[in-house]
Amino acid sequence: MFKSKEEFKTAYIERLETLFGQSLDESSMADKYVAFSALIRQLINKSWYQSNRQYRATKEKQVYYFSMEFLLGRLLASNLFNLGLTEICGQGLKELGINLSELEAVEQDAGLGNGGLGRLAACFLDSMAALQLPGHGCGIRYRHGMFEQKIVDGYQIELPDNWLKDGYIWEMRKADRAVTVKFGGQVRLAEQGGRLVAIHENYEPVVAVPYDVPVVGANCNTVNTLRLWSAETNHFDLSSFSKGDFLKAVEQKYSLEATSQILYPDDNYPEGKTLRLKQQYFFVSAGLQSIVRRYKRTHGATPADLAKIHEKIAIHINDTHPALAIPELMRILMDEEGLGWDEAWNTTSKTISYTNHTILPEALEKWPVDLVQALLPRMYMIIHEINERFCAALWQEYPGQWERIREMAIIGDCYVRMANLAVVGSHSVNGVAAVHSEILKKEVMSNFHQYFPHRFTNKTNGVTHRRWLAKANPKLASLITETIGPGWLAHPNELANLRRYAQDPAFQASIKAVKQANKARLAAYIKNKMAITVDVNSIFDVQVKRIHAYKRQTLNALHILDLYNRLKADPAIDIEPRTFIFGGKAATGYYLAKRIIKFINTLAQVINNDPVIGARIKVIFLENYSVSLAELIMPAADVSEQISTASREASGTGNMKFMMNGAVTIGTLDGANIEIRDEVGDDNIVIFGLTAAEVLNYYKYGGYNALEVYQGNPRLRLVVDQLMNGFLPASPDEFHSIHHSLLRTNDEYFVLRDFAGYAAAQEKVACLYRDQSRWQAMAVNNIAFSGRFASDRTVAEYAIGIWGIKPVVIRES
Ligand code: 26V
Repeated sequence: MFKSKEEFKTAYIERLETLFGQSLDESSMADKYVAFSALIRQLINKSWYQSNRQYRATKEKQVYYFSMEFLLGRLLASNLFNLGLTEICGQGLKELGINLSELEAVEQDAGLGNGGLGRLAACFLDSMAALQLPGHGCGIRYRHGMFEQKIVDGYQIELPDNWLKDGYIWEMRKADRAVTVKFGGQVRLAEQGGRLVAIHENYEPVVAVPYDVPVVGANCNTVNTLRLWSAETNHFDLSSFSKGDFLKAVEQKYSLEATSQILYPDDNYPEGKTLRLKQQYFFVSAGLQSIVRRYKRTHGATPADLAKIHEKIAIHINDTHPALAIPELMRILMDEEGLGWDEAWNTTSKTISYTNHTILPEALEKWPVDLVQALLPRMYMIIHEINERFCAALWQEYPGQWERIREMAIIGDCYVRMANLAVVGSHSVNGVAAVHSEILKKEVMSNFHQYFPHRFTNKTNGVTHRRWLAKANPKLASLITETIGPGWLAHPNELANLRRYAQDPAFQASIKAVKQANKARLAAYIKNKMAITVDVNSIFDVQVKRIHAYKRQTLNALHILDLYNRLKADPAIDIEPRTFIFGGKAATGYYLAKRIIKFINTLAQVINNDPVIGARIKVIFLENYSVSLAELIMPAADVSEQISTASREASGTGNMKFMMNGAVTIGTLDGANIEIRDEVGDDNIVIFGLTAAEVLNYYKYGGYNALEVYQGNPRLRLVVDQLMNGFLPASPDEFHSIHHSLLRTNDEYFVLRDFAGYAAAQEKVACLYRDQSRWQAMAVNNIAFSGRFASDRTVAEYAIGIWGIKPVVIRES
């Protein structure tokens, strides 16, 4: 490790010269980035090697976090921070005439995820390493991650994400650890040596090659591993090739490698594509094969050793996407290691634990039986047997209760229900915020909760405060450290010591100055990208997240239209100037979400160009919302929009990032908003709208009449009418689908019902903001109470309550 910036500078120059055979002056920014990152990776490699060695030697239990998505963003800054090198390297580079931030910007975001679920996985990796826990990630190395979004004429355009085009400095290809995953074909059972064995024939083999990414622990020597699997083959169909049919040979290679080519860009919006099921089995099978192989080397390879695998290995499945881990571990233990069903089942269910991330009915995964049978014949046989045994047990417990058993069955209506499989095959099921976990127990999974009452718990989400506060908002981080000392970095609960300063005018002034600087930074970005000038003294009111009907960007937009109408009707009214900022991607096939984007952009066009409005309100839709853009946005927000229909947002994690950066939440009592309210108290948050209980009651018993609400509120009626009456400069039926969702299908997400409450809450926000001393105190309190939402706390709860793992302190050598 570099002790001084001089030492660093010498090493860096040498690296640049030896890597590229050129001097600093001759080097491009990209070369400077590569040389610098290579130097840092070399430092990491030492501890990585030590971590792996000591994990093997101590034989402590390891956890593997299986996830279809890891939304890592950029790693350079985060690695530097965790190594404690930000200062030394930043200063050293500066003396060499290089700006560290510019260097960091060369790195492409690793956008291997859609949104909350994938970013949570990335935060968990960071926290596991920081807590010195032996915890690793297992996922897919998508050749193309989340698409790049362009906004053209107000519409979303999707461009492929080519994040690997210049190579990826943080990965290490491990060709010698490749495994084979088998698809299709037939499985027959035969007797061999008095045992029934499964023989898989005529299958299509896909080679899975691991690429390992180091996960650096903050201020410790721990370096864990994120193992991402890539489908590769060097196999050309030689018979086609030799017959001169080159195209066919290449086609086959391409089709085999297709498995890891793209990330499905649907968040809470399922598309039941075969390729997605193939991806799921691909990484689950590859991951488990490599885990079992390592287990056998470390802990013994007899069937008796394997029957105890749960004592040394925990496997966590991030939503149901990796739920095939259950039948696949059964397969490996039975077909390859010779365990009997009961032994294999005992150890499998003790190894696996499951987190549910959504209760949206349409996002609960199910796969057609025909598809599973054809693509994964052995998986289907095992799932079928799990189902038979489970239903038999249910029959014992609930004789004659056909309806209940039908609902709980893993296979039903010609589908494999992945959530049922996940609950039955694991020892722990958790939701991601208190209200969400309660809804799972009382509503969505109530039958399962009755049958397995001890299996269900809550683990409220968190985010890594190192990336989302210390790194994203260095000015705020310095101010906090000057005020309460550096202890909060290791113990985020110490942020509570800021409470004392909430009313302190000098501290309030400093907090405000930091916010203004961050707003200026974002305003400069907006100016540069969009050529729009925003007023840094206006309220920055921000809603950034995936575009989805339940997240209700429409509610926000309709309220902006209402504000505009009121200003037009009486230009003299005294409103608090606001900049409404949106960002987020729509799933490619989600028509309504795409119209919502167009609606926001059309509003922006009308409002931003209206001289009567001037600088008082502006609407900005930032294109290509991503982890890196979020790091720029969160620190600049005054107001955090968390306005989902109560009960629909399992937790939310953006809400936590905003809070940590001193934004005040306007939100519904949904997901983790409720726990944020519980922490900060009603004086430091603005709450409105239906409660989860009220919403669930409407869903169950009916009684909501959207038309009535619309007719009873003239302001609301006007804005809804404006969607259709030619007021907006767009083709006549451009916003028909939004209008239809509100009035023709009875407003499934209660936008109209919550409109008046939302408008009143927004007035309250404006009023609070006018009292700057009051507002700054709220900002301080939000930061001070955010410690609970650090993912270090969440991960510690998983480690103790679910995985049964403890820290392993890695010595330097
Ligand atoms: C689901 C599906 C369904 C099948 C096809 C494609 C696909 C892709 C992604 C997903 C994930 C949906 C679940 C999800 O992202 N939930 C979010 O998880 C966050 C972390 O726990 C939580 O904060 C959000 O409230 C929740 O919506």
